[in-house]
Amino acid sequence: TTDAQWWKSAVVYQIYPRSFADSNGDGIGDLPGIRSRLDHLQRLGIDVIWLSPIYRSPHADNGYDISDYQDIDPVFGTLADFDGLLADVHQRGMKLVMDLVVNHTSDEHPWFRESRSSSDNPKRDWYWWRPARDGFEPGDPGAEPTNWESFFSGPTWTLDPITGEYYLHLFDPKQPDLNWENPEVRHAVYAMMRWWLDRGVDGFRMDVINLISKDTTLPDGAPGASGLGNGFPHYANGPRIHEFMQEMHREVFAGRDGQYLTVGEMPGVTWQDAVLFTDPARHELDMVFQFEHVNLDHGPGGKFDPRPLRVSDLKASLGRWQRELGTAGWNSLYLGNHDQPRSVSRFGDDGAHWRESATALATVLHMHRGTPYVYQGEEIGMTNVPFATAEDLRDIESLNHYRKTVATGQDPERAMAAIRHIGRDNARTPVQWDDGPQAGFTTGTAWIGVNPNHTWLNAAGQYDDPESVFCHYQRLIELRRTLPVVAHGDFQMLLADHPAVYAYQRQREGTTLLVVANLASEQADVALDVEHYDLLLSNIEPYTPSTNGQLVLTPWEARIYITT
Ligand code: TEU
Ligand code: CA
Repeated sequence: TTDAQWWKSAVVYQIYPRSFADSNGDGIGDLPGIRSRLDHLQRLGIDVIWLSPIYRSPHADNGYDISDYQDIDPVFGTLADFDGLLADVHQRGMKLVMDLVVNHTSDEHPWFRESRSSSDNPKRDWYWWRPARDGFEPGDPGAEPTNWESFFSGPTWTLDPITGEYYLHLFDPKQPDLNWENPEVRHAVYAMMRWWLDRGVDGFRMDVINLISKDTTLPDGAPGASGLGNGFPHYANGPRIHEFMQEMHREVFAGRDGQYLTVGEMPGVTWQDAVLFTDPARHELDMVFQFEHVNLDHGPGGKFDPRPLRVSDLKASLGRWQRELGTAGWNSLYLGNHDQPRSVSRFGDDGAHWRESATALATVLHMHRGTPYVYQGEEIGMTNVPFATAEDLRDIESLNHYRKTVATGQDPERAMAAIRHIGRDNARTPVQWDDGPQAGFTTGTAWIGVNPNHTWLNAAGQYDDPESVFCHYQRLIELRRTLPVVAHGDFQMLLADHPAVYAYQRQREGTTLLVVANLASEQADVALDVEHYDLLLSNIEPYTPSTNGQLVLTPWEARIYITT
């Protein structure tokens, strides 16, 4: 490992600024709030902070709709606050990575304002403009240039009255897609990225970056239940995606002093694609966020048609990515983020086995080969939220799904049940710092209700409890820092056919780690010989010693052994 690959032994912490810490009582988290909580992150032991978007934005999608890439939204603070935060982070020996949202801008970005103003505006071609479908008048039902369905429900095309043409938006109408075919667009993005690197940031997490190269013939997609079509195959991992990533690398990162981290968020990416994106010899990205393991519980109707998760599917998926990105390429490791429900509620048991399952899941994730990401609140075991009605929700995706359900005469309670299970707002309630009325997040009223369980589930109550979820995360992160086998060892799955126990070995230069975790709420007996190992860490004390090559694991018990 060269210094340029420093991120191979790093741990990243994701901050969703809106919900992290509020300094001025307006109920919205902000940059001074983050500055005031850096002790928490340092105590946890992380190396890198990834900030979800803090740029100027109308907040149709909580900042993933940017109207000025080179300014901070006033709700979060100022550029001076940002420089102060960056200096504090660096002073504490940590790095800071920005979110880069360049598949689309806000419709309030000056680029789009110009583009929409007339058919011959010089920026017209910066976005995807198309006339109504042949034989249709603009505005007719079905007149959209393609039948694609947006990620947030409804068509991906909106008719703009100024010119009578449609523009493309894979997400909300307030998030028009940039046209990456146009070199001026690409070079404007690269210039903006260089501006942030010059300011001192340490890299980028690139939002839906594998959607930037579209099939320019814009074919219809296979029709689905909603009547709209699935455009995904025509815009995901498109024909020029690797060319664009290599160009970005050349234009932005190549030949620069400093150590950066790049991670591409890539829905639908296969491990075969991921190897190409992350093979260092190809100069594209350091790692990608893949979605295989977080789509396992999506049913045929998509995420709001959830189905039960099978542990065997989860094991097979995680193991496959460990194996296939074993030599060329590199994994990012995550169980949750601001788009996913809380991992302990989804993959664990947030009732009777809350602490045990949160720590067991953390153990298997953090002992993997790859770069782990901790999503804010995960390190204290924050859970899904008992949203009572649609009034409690804030997320555009969930609200659109709810409204569509009501408008089409389907069962709203069924929609609420799905949203409680898988909706993005589960991960967006304020970080639970203490047991105070607003969980220590704000002195005002939080923009989204705090989870009622903050009275017993909060950071303050965990720092000094050695058995807490927080202290377990601390120990896992410490192991990565101190044992090279954790970051660099190879991976081998054990007990591949067991339906509940996930076990694997990591090996490097004569050191072997053996990780075994019961990912179920029933006891498990497994044949595993640990005679030549010492117990390094477990999440349940005292543990049952092994006898005759058999291990008895209590519900959600997880152990890490190391060769003697
Ligand atoms: O998410 C992209 C994405 O594919 C999904 O996770 C998406 O959030 C949705 O849940 C699909 O059902 C990224 C951001 O992380 C997300 O917050 C943004 O809303 C989205 O892009 C658009 O910028
Ligand atoms: Ca605030």
